[in-house]
Amino acid sequence: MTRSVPKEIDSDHRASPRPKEWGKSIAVRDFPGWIRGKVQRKNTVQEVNASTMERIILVLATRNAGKSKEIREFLAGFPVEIKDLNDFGPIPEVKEDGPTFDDNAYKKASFTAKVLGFPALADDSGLEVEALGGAPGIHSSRYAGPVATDEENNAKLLQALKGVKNRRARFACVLSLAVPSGPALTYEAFCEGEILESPRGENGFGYDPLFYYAPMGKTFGEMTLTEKGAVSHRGKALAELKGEFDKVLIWLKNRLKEEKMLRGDHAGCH
Ligand code: ITT
Repeated sequence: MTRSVPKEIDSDHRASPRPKEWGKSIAVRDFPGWIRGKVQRKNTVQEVNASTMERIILVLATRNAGKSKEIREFLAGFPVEIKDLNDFGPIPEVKEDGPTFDDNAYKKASFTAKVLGFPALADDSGLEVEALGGAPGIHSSRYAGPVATDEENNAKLLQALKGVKNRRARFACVLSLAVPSGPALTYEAFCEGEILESPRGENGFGYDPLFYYAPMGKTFGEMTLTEKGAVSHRGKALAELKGEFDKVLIWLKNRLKEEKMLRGDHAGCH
């Protein structure tokens, strides 16, 4: 099942309690014209066209090279200048201690945007295995320990599922796109599959070689970047974001303009 959840939340980095605009964001989320309404109030058509022509710097708030590659591939050709954390000096790591993918994605995006002064796109994702009660879930990257490699995580997963008949699993992905002052848009998607008893394929990263996607008769590890992007959790969430990218750009421009007016500088645009 895929669920796209555009919503706007405030700049509070705490995972709990929810930022106070959260309730409002649900209402915004349920309203199909959630951005169009703002655009009509704030921009003429000419202003919108002019603003979407300018290029925005977007920082990918991830240290995972596999994710970064997939996101870059998806956003290629869009009028944003993609940067990643390697383009900047060292910044502190965000503690991913939220209880949900959503919380952690927002923490990464809003922290990065705040520290660097540019809009930031973060992905929090993971594998949920039915027979393991949803584990490894939000702990997917550290399943076999704080500095575990993909191979160690895969080995631990196979061990945990030894002799288990129910191999059903799903990948989850939450994307959070935040501006430095805190508001963010969120997209969420899933991809269902099953866990094999041994790895197949050399492509991808993380649990890809163990994740079998029956409709294509392949593991994610056997798919090309394009094949995986068409069906994966991340691909679906990114497709939702891309599908309304013109509106997202306007949202970003408006937020950055407000910040610029507040601060009297030019961060985020060039
Ligand atoms: P950043 O926080 O820096 O983005 P990370 O790898 O720590 O990198 P997460 O906390 O979101 O990111 O953990 C995601 C983990 O879930 C990832 O390390 C993989 O183990 C797994 N995962 C997520 N998406 C995956 C995919 O498309 N294919 C395989 N494994 C995936």
